[in-house]
Amino acid sequence: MERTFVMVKPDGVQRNLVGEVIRRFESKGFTLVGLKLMSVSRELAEQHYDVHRERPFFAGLVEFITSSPVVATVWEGEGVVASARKIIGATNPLTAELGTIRGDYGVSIGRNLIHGSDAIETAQREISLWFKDEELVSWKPSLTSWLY
Ligand code: 3AN
Repeated sequence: MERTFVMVKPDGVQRNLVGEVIRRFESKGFTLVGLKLMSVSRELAEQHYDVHRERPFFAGLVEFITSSPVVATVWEGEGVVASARKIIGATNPLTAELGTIRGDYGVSIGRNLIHGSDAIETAQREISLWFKDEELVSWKPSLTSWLY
């Protein structure tokens, strides 16, 4: 079954949106298989945002993500990678559709509340970067037969 990595960034945690984020993914029908509140090391932040290393906002992004705790999660379900991106909304919260997390709660591209993997391969890379195998729990919620 497909999995994706979703992180509530420092601004989302500080604004008490952790429950709202988890609620939206649970309500959609995805299964939570990994969850932890953590401080992010500079090394992990730089690895996570490695593709943006040459971008002008890279240093500020690493500074931001290491400044305060984040909530790292892994979600499982059919098509979860693409669906999570829809639930999260466009990168810039001002242009993100209402009804998405960023569209409903954000006003700034540098404070866009949440991260979600952008492709299946990226999700695999990010999940193994943020979680040890033993931190992920495979389980079948009993409502699965009502979803699929
Ligand atoms: P997304 O998170 O929607 O996949 P990316 O991968 O283009 O967006 O950018 C990664 C992160 O970099 C964004 N979530 C945002 O926090 C930050 N970012 C992107 N563009 C900018 C920008 N122009 N100024 C500040 N931060 C940015």
